Amino acid sequence: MAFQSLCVLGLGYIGLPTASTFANNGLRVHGVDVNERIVATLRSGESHIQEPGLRTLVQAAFRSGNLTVDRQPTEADAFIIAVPTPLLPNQRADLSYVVAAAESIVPYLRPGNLVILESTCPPRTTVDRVAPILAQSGHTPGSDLHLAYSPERVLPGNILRELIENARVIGGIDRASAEAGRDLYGLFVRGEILLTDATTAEMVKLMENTYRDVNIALANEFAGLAEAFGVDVWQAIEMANRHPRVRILRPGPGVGGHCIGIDPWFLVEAAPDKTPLIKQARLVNDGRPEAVLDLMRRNLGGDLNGRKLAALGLAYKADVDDLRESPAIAIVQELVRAGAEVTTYEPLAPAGQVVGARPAKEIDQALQGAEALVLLVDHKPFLALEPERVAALMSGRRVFDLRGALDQAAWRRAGFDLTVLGVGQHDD
Ligand code: SAJ
Repeated sequence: MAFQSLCVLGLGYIGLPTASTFANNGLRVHGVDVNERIVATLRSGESHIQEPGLRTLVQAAFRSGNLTVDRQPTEADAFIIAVPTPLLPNQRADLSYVVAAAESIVPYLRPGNLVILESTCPPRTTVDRVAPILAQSGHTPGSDLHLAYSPERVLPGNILRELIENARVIGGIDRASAEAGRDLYGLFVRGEILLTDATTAEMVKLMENTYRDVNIALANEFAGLAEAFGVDVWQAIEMANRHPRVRILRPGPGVGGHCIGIDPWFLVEAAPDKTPLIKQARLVNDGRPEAVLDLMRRNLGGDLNGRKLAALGLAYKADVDDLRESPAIAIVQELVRAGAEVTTYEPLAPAGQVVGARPAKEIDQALQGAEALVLLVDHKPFLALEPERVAALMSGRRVFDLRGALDQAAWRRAGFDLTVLGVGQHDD
């Protein structure tokens, strides 16, 4: 199938790079976002999302004349739905954006169109929820409309490369839909294109992130065991990973971001009686901020009240500016609640703030007079900190490394009392 035009619904982390990449590959792309501010920002030549290379890519797409953005859809050969599916407070998927996006294109659908859902969804959403909405157009998915589910799998921080190079799974509600999807993504995807049915493709996406969540939970449990047994979990993991069939992930202060900590719940919601392990892993990872508070309390004489702390990093992981669902923020909130005087420093999102904590503009300002440094995120510049210089700024000599990222020997040489997550104290 040949495509000349594409309408992309949702211009966020996935929709914007996808729309721009298609435009730069010769398709006429109309990007839609319901948020007026996002549309205005893009039209002014800026990007509302910080991602390496994205601004240049978007600008090139506009310059090519192939990209337009608006709040309303238009007719097109293909439609991609890439809107958020957040988690509701009851741990169920909020499909309202998907439903609204599908409804918004109904008046524009023509026979032979292809509709692709990219948003992460519980199993059977494409078939049970989206197909009936599209059928309101008078055309029938699987007959005169093509409909497929194709999950995004790109890693924030590396989106532009992974969009092109990753294998792409395309699940059609029938074979012709999957093949139409292959013809569309084949315009720029260099990775393997794997065709399947829609529900399998939905499962693939959820399984990938759940696999990671469960394995991070396991690493976190190992960290707790190591702390109890006087073992350094980082050394133990490194040695275990020399086994040809073992690859233990990294323990840490929790699982953040808008994917891994959310998607497993979509499986629990779909089949609570079939998902005890998945649910338990979620609870283990959600309990990490609390475990960190315990660790800190134990090492600070039991009381956090009035302690002057420099909290480095607020992002959900290293070298990204994304603060969504960040365990670092949850930990700072808990520290504030416990009465600590916390100064935060997040170089990649300077506007990021936690109520009750003082945001610093410069790292020195955060460290000045602090009795303890709390490394929440292993951003590259933090790893290059010189312990002697830090010692000169701080009033105390205590460091909590919650990422196992600092050079323990170097910090100890500079006189610091170092507490590393997952490292138990030896009595022998
Ligand atoms: N984390 C650990 N230990 C680890 C790895 C990660 O504690 O060993 C934590 C991170 O610090 C972070 C969270 O987990 O808080 C998630 O980080 P991540 O880098 O594992 O994943 P995301 O959320 O940035 O992106 C994931 C990716 N999925 C997989 O790797 C299976 C990405 O490919 C998906 O496209 C993305 O979710 C998504 O949008 O679903």
